[in-house]
Amino acid sequence: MLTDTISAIATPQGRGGIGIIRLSGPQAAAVALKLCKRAEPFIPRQTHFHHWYDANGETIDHGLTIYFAGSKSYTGEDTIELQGHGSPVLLRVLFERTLALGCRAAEPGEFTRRAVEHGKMDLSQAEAVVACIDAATLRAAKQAQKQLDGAFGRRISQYMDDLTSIVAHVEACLDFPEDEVPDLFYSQLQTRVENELIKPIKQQLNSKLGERLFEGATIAIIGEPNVGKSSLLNALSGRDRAIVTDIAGTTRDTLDVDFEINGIPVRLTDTAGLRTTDNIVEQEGVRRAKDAAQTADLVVFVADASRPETWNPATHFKDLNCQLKVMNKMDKVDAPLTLNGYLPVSIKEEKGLTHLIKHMSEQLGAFDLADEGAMVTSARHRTALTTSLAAIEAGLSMLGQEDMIDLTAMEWRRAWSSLGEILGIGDVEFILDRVFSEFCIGK
Ligand SMILES: Nc1nc2c(ncn2[C@@H]2O[C@H](COP(=O)(O)OP(=O)(O)OP(=O)(O)O)[C@@H](O)[C@H]2O)c(=O)[nH]1
Ligand SMILES: [Mg+2]
Repeated sequence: MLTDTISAIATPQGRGGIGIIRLSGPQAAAVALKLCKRAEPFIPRQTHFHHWYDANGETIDHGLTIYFAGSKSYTGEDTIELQGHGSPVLLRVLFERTLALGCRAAEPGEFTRRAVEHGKMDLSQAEAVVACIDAATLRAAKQAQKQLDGAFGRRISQYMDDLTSIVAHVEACLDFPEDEVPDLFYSQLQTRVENELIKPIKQQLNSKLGERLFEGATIAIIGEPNVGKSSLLNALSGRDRAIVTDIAGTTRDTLDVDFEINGIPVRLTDTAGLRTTDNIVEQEGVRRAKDAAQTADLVVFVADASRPETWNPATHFKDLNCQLKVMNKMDKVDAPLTLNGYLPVSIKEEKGLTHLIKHMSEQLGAFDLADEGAMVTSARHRTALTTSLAAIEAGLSMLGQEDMIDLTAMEWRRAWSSLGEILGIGDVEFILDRVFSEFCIGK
């Protein structure tokens, strides 16, 4: 309930230079005044140095108290920040003291949820708060900040406004007898729906880059023994992580390295060389290699230029989609090779790797020409936009058909509601519950 005053330790668990407790709600300032044993009201947005006292009048800790008044706070209601020492023990006691003085322990994300409920931000901006905190790369964090600035939300509101005005037109038409509808009416409406809604929404849905930036991608390196898979993992990640020897069957287990390609967080997996073997350890390695290949977002198949028997992925897989094929050890061959879609590389001579990374980036969608402000960054937004687009198209297909105009209007209202889910508008309590359950406490 918004009448509760909530309290939480807002800094991460563990010891640190500073620890912050946050209060929000109608009693926030009153609780803080008692905690500080202070008579005069706090001046908004000023730091007040105080001791904070327990029930016996003994100091718990001391530090800065800051008061944010009403609508001029993060949550849109009275908020207090207590900035003390980052001691888990003192923070716990101070937090419990705020509960004793009438606060309730905040649920995960409850501060931001209040911000949404007070109209300080829309739901897509609230999600951007988590995305920003969780971002694994700078590019992802910058993207989250664009969403936090409201660019994505504004785009969605624009679609909703367009739909409202379009539906109003359609409904006005319902009041006319069929033969009095002006000739141009339907064709103009169709053009408008296509240009203002269908085209831009399709464009947004076409790029997977936004989701990639946050969800990351898995890449499996596969191929026969000794072709240079582990060498490739080391070269790409810039770390001497996997054992490299000239003995076929060096790598047995799968081995992961996390790094980023063009701002996309990736998990690169080195695998055992694919071959038939009696050795049960290696057999398990090969099974794991195949498993990794089946589940990866991107499969890089490596071959040895000097050994044509290593060139064909189909030897080991019937229907695996190897998006990239690498011909390694080009330094070992003199005669020109017909490469047939293989990217030529010599890890030994450090040749061809930049080209390979460019192709990997391309496959991961890093160069997608996306309008960054309007990029779809989560599965939730993708589902809502896809549902909305389907309803818009369904409505359009019935436009102009006799007696169907009210069905068109109904589909477009449905499209409007799906867009509303993105912003947290409408009957969306269950959506709010789901979204905010992913937050941390104190945010
Ligand atoms: N000449 C040449 N040798 C290379 C190149 N890349 C890797 N090698 C060598 O090839 C051998 C095998 O390399 P690894 O990276 O261990 O090969 P792998 O595919 O991981 O092998 P397994 O783990 O046994 O499946 C090592 O001796 C590497 O030094 C290259 O570009 N040129
Ligand atoms: Mg290896």
